[in-house]
Amino acid sequence: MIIHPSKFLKGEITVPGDKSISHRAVIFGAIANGLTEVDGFLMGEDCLSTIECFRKLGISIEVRPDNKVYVYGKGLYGLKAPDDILYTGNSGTTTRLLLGLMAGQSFASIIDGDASIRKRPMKRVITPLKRMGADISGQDHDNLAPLTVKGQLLQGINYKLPIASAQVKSALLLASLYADGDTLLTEPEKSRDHSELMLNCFGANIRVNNLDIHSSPVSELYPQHITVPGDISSAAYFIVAGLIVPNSEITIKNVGINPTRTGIIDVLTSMGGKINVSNIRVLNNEPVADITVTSSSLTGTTIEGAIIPRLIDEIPVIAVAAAAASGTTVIKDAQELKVKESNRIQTVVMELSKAGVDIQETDDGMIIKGGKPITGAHFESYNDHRIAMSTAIIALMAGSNSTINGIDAVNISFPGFFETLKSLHK
Ligand code: SPQ
Repeated sequence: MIIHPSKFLKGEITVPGDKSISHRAVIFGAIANGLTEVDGFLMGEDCLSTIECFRKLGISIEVRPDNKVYVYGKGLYGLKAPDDILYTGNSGTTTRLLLGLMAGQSFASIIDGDASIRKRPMKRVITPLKRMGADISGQDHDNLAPLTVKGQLLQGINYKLPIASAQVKSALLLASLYADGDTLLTEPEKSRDHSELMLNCFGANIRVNNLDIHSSPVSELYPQHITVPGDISSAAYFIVAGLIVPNSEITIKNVGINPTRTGIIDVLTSMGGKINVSNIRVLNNEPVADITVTSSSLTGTTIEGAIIPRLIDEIPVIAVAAAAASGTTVIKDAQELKVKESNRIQTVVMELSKAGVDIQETDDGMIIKGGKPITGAHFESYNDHRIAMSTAIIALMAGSNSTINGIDAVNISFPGFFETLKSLHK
């Protein structure tokens, strides 16, 4: 893929459905009693992996044109033993949430994914699940896929999560639906709360008090009509592009602005970005809005602490904004980036360095001295969708053309990314 530098970007776009919400709509729909209708589903490879896994668990799922999905849920106890491995592809969310759900079933299953999934740590989910009574075994002392889950009777737990992770929290909430007794989870910092919000729409009994999440088992979940908003993590590329490419104005319609996901808006606004959020409404407990960005002079900042889980997936493209800003940006407390689809501290530093950015890797993040001229380069995606899209955005600012190797990775979360970019590119 060749990316040409851009003189300005202008237009109105939408981005595909939220990945986290799309996964959850299928998973919760499968264990509700009856038909869950999902509009605006993300037809990205990760969410399609979730659909395939639930088909193997005996759930009939229709995928219709116009991003509509029908999930014929069979109730909390209606899943059937799969004849085949539950293959989760590149999706950490599918893998970890399935571990939680499979732990309390009356059958055994095997969960496996691609080469990247086989490297990602699962102990963070398996350790507390074992405390609930789960029987899970796998490579590297029960840490890595392929993993065998032998369904067991589970007990509720009180558990303080050592890291702020929505995937760990959601896996434990799924297990809590099958447990004898209540479960109390405490997060160190707030991570995305789509599971809590959506499970309550389905009739679960989850109460949230700051960092405490209390789940009491219920006898049944009820099917829902879920409308998935656009993914702010996908909008992020165009938010940054509209701010850093001169003379630009981009409106992204219908984007989810759940406060656990909007760290990128807070950080870029504090860097001087002109971002206008309008037309706010609520769909299935989730706030949604239109976002307009106009070219801005950005200044460097420090990003650390409680905001990190609110922008963790956006750090690669925030690093691009920092490269275009004047002054120094320091990103700390982001060691979780090392265990994503790639080691995103290393891959961001390697790729932005190729474009002439003054960027240095640290133990828990990176330091970027912005404002240096950006040069065209031959970028590599490392099969990581967020790295592929971040390099495409920095390439817009370069003095000459760039190439990106491994662009198919964008299909994990944003099919049509390059077409959307082209529609704005003048
Ligand atoms: O699903 P996967 O592969 O883990 O996807 C990523 C991403 O960049 O799209 C992370 F690599 O998003 C995670 C996110 O980082 C999706 C997610 C969720 O839907 O619950 C939660 C976050 O992960 P974690 O480890 O902090 O729980």
